This record gives sequence, C-alpha cells and structure tokens, in this order.
Amino acid sequence: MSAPECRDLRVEYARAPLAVATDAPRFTWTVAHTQVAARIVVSDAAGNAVWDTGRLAGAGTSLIPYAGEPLASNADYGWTVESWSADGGRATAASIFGTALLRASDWTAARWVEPTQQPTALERWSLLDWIRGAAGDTPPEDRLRPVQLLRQTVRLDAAPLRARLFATAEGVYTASVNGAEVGDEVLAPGFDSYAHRISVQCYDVTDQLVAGENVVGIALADGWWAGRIGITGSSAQFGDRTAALWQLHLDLADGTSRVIGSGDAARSAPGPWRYADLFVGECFDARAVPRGWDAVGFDDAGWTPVAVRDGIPDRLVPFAGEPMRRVAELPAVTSRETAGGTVVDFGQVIAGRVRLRLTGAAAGDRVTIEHTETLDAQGEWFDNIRGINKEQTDVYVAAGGDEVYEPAFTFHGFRYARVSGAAGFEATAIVIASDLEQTGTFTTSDARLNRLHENVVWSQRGNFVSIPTDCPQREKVGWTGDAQVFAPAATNNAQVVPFLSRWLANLRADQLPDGAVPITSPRSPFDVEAAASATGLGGIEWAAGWSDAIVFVPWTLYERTGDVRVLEENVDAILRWVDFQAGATGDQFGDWLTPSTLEGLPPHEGMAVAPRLTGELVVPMFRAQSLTLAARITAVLGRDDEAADLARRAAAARAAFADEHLDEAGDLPVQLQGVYVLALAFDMVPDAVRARTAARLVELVRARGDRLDTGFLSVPYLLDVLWESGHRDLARTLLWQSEMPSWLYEVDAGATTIWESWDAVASDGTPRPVSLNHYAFGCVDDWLYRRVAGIQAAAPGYRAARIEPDFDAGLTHVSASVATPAGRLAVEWTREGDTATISCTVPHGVTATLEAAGRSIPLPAGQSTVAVALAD
Ligand code: RAM
Repeated sequence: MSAPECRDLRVEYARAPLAVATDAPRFTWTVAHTQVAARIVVSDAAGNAVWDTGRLAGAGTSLIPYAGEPLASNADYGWTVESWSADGGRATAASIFGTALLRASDWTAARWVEPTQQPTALERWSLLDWIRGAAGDTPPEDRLRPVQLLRQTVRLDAAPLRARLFATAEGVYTASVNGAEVGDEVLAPGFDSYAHRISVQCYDVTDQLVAGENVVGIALADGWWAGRIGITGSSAQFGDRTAALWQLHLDLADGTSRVIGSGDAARSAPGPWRYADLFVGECFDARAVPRGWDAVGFDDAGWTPVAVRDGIPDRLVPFAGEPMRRVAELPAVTSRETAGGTVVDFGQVIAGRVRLRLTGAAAGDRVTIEHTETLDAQGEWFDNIRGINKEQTDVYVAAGGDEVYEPAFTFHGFRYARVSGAAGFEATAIVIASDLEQTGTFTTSDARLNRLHENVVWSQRGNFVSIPTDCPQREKVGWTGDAQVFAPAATNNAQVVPFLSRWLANLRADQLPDGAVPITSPRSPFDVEAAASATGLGGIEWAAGWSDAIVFVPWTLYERTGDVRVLEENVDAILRWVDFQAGATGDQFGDWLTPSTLEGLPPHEGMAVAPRLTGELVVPMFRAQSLTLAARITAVLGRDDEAADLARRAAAARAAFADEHLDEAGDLPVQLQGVYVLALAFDMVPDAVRARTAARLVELVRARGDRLDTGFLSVPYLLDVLWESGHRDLARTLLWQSEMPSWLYEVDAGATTIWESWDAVASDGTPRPVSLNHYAFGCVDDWLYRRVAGIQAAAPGYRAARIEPDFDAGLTHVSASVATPAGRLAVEWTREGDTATISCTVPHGVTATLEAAGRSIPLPAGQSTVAVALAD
C-alpha cells in the first residue's frame, strides 16, 4: 500500500487558475489511497480562513462546491486539502486560485471606447445567394477596413505589488502593456452570443507596469462581431463598429488599491493591418507599423480622440474555460514550385495560420498566402472552400529585410498553403484551438484504426475553436447538431466540460422566448432575421437532433464526469425546450447527409432529400428521447415529481410513435438505415417487435454491401444498436469496411481529419469542394474507447467503470486511457491465440469490473493484470 497522497489539485477543472469565473468554484483532487474523510480550507491573501469544512467523513474528491464566506472579486486565495485514508494515514496538499470580476458593480472605472472608424460595410447575403455562388467582385482591400489601434497612458506613483488587466472588446483584440503583449491568447474575447454575453479576459500584468508612465495598447479587428461570418459570409452581424473596454486593478505597497479604466484619455489610429477578417484573411503592411505606438514616448498627437460610451452593459461575463492559443506548430513536410506559387504541404489538415520567416524581402514586396485542405487528383492547387467571403488568403506587404509574419486576427482551415511573392521564406503552420487539456489516449495494433482515431482528435482540435464549430473554414458556426452527436466522443479526448459549459451558456442565451432552441449558437441578430425571412432549409429555426443539444450535451457531460452543475445550469432551458417540442412541427434537417439520398443529384438538391424523407420521423423520436433524458436529469436533481411526469410523457410519446409509424412487423415507413437505428437506439420499438426491427436494419445494411447509410443523427448509434441486438459481427464489419462510405475509406484515401461527406475525395483522388474537417461522423471514436478498448462509465463520472474489451475486434493489441474525475483509468489488452491479457490501472475512487469471457472480475485500485481464456 503506497503512502497516502493528494495530487492534481484543481479549481473549476483548472490547476491554479488566475481568475475563476464563479463565486462558487468547485474543488477537485485525486488520491493515491482510499479516502475516508477530507477537509478543505480556503484562505484569503492575508491568510485568514474564509472556508473550513472541518473533517468531512465520506467526502468525495471531485467538484466539491465552495460554501464559505462570499468570495471577493479579483482576489487571490490559497487552499489546502487534507485527506484521510482507511488505515488512519493522512495526506495534505495545497494550491491557489484567483477570482475574476464577479459582479457588475466591479466595473467602476472603465468605459467602452470606440476608435474613430468608418463602420464595416454592410454585406448581406442569403443562403440562396450562397448556393448560387453570388459574390461581389470588389477586392477585399476596397471593401474591408483597417484594424484600429488604441493607446492610453496610465501614470503610476509606484510600481504595483499586484496588477490585473481585465479586458474585452466588441471585435477581436490583442492587448499590450508598455509594448509587450499581455497573455498568450489569440482571438480574444472569443465568440459569444454577444447580444447577450461578452466574455472578459483577465491578465496578470504585475511585472509589466512601472512607476511613472505606462501605456495600455489595444489592436482591434472586426472578428465575429463585425466581420464576415457564417455560411453566407454576411458582415456586421452583431454590430458595424468595434469597441474595447478594459480596467486595470492595482494593489500598491502602501496597502491601497487603484482601479483605472479605458476612457476618454484613449486615442486611436488605423493600424498596419489594411484589413483583417476571420474568413477572408488579413492584409498586413509592415511598412505602416507606427513604431513604438504601444510604448511610452510615442507621439500620438496625430491620433484621434475616441468616442466614449456611457454605461457598462450587464452582458459582461468573466471568461470561463480555456482561451484560444497557439497549441502546436507544424513544419512544412514538402514544398513545391508551381506556376501560381510555392505549394507547401504541412501534412495535416488543421485550423490555424501560417507563420512566414521571410528572407531577402524588399520593401513593398507583396507576399500572398492562400490556404486549402486538399490538392486535386493531379496534385495541383484546388480550393475546397468556396463561396462569398471565403478567400482564406493572407497578404503581407514587406518592410524590407528579414521579417517574420504571422496573422493575428484570422485563422483558416488548411493543410496546404500556396505562397507567392516572397523572395525566400520558411513556413510553419501554427495550430490554433481552444487550449483544452488533451486527456484520452487510444492506440491499437492496427495503423489504420490509429489513424482514424488521430483524425478524430485533429477534427476535435480544429473545431473546438472558441466554440464547438461544424468546420473551421467555410462556416465556423456553432451548429448544435454537430456538437450533439460528437459530444460523447469529445469527452474521451479532452477535458471538455468548461468549454462546452460556456457554449451551453450561449445556447441558453439564444433560446427563444417560446422555448425553441436554435440550430446554431452563438446566434447573431442577423441569423434570427435571416431565418425568419427565408423558407425551406434556410428558414429552419429549430430542428430535431440539433435543438436537442440542450438536453443531450448536458446529459453526456454528466454521464462522463458526474458534474451535476451542468444539469442545474441547464435544467430550466431543458424543460422549456421539451415543452416547446411537445407540439412543434416544421422543416427539418432530418438524418442529414444520409449517403444514399445524395446519390445522382446535384449537391443542393441531394441535401434536401434526407430532410424530406426522414424529417417527420426524427421529430417524434428526438421528442421522446429528450423527454426521457429530461426525466433522468430532473431525477438526478431530486425533482422527483417532474421526473415522473416527464417519464410518463416520454412513454406516451413512444406509444404514439409506434401507433403512427410502426407496422405490426416492426417496420418503419422509410427504408433507410438511419431511422431504424434511431428507433432502436431511442427505444421507440415495442419489445415484441424489436428483434424484427433490428433484423430489418441488418437487411438494409446488407443491401448496401455491408456499408453504412446513416446521416448525422443516426451515425453515433449505428454500431451500438447492431451490437446490442446481437449483430456484433456486422458492427465489426462496418468498422473495418473500407469501401465508401466508411470510416476507413477516408483513412485509406489519406485523410488526416474527418470529412463532411464520405465521398469528399473520390477513390481516384478527385476532391469535391466540401469541408474535410467536420467532426460529426467522427463520433465513432467513442465506440473505439467504449467497445474496442472497452472503457465504459457504469455510473456517472466513472464512479463505477465496466471494462469490457472486444477481443474479437480483429486486433492483437489495444491500449487506451481516459481521465476520470478520480484520475487516469487505463486499459491495455493483448490477444494471443485464445488468451487475452488485460492490464488495467484503476484510480482510487473508481469501482471497476472487468467483463471478459463471460466472467465479471472486480479490479482493485492501482495496477492489475488478468489473463483470460477466450472461448470460441
Ligand atoms: C451545414 C453544416 C453543419 C450541419 C448543417 C445542417 O451547413 O456544415 O454541419 O449541421 O449544415
């Protein structure tokens, strides 16, 4: 027995966070012993205890909510945990955390400042315009506007002991103090439903401030606020002018504190970016950098005063979760001269941008960087992302000499870049993502399966970019359906709770007064108007399987992490949604992109077929399943009467569905795999005919040559439904299938991410102009962890785990792990002939059972190895 030990102390999932966004943060640690009691003490900066739980017998180790004296805003705290083991041992550990500006009343000094600016030109397009490929031909420099710089001098009598800068913008910004950028975030403040909430960043600037004059500098671009965003590339969806807001909190040596804010002392001027847009790209003119603009001593006499807005809106919220950062760098793998420029291959489809190290540039050289995810079958340049304002092109105008350029206010989806106009250069791809802790691991004896998993991880990284998006190039939109189907897989690969919780806060803010939950979030006022004035797919405001994200995502997070607060935060929105859903009808996306429904038709006609065929069936199925999950959620929250009522309503919804849509043999009116999959997965089929319905699904799979024909909504359940109805071999066949449509077809075709369409690249290498980075179909990754490796949460947050590997998966070796709230749970199994050897690492606090060869074997905490003989 190892000595008792507490490790990995966290507050709101983060280690020693600078500024937690809540006044009731939760405390988590892991133990190397069986904990029987624990005590938490939180102390303020003066060392006074503000919370002492005393010794709590039976305390958990995960997400213990603060319940002490009210926490102050912008304060630092220390905390210690003591943990007692069963044999009387004791371990203790300590950590720290700080708080954000938690209350509206904290904004005492700052005012919104608007640089002098021409508003962003209004470019408004409909979905129909997009489909028709409509676009103006005015080049970006003639219709986009420059990034604005703001500078404000701050005079201090003495350097502070502690200083925090709280900042945000309507737009995207970088902030600096005395010429040095603060923090390492990119594209702050991130994307929120700005009409309802704008996130505020907190930076530690203690070491950057000096006695005397200091300068706070801000560079401010259109971003999601005013830029051309979404599928249609329409501009100014939240506003047509950018603005910034910041407040500096200083603690001084004499024991006093000072708060200084943005205001009319600020001055502005256009910066060296001729334009900067998240989709179009940016143009940076290095000759136009006003040297020293963000430092003391710069003469800003030529700069203009700013417009100062009174009143701080209550939409300000402290940023919660992980900011976007540069999370990796990829060197060029190959580079080739072509007529259009040098084509550089980074070997991996990513979201990010290219950093160029230029050599021998002459002043005024115009260097262009274009981006694409694939080349054509001949290896020539091919733009896979098209449409209005989808240029994905950055331009650098050199100052002359050896220079380094990395775009600041844009990111693109690409694997290849084409660079032209440079005398000499070295290119590096900079991967941009929300900087989530990467947690799960999964490798096997099969290289193709490993690549499939890696592709999912890359698509997760490439689409967890401030919000969960559908794709990082064409849309960058928070499609609720995509997040819904992918959430379970996402939980294995990264710590997603803070990230998805923040997105859910946006989704709740976007819920309509009648309870309808929109199909995308953050949703701009423009989105709302556009949907209201369109018909058909463009007019959809809510959709089965999309809007249900408000129920499914919190439930998934709870199942995988045991985080009850996610349920508490969302339950009201969930109940409003299921009430709305009770009688709702309307156009649907249905089992979106079902392969067979797209065959032989032009894409935009084909896309409308699955909605037409399956729309009417998915509505009642998601209605029933959301009621069931809502019943479970209210039960967890101890709202038993509501839970009973919801369960009754769910049963009635299922009975009505069976009456209306199932014939006596258990067949559905539409002969597509997806509706059968959903009917079985959501328990829409009475037990008496269930086997027959499953048999029909098997027939449908066989009829497609053992290939899947499932769309967005049903893919996540396909293999599970087959497995659970006893068709395990067919589930395995589908996993290993390499004919299109299939997961391994993409791998064999050289995919490095998950594609939007199974046929995005034909077998001869011919690409279609679609996204190669859509994670929805990557939901199968959850199957790899749960069924192939066999790691299953048998109770919320893995308090109980079932380890049930598939030794017949066609593999000789699998190694996988997930981060449970109690620590890492790892499984490694090998198969040799008829013997399987399973090694498990089980954290203290997880009750794990190995299910193998018909036996249930309890696994102790710590490491253990079991060998089992496999029957034929
Ligand atoms: C597309 C998106 C997304 C999907 C919707 C219905 O535009 O790419 O993946 O959810 O349509």
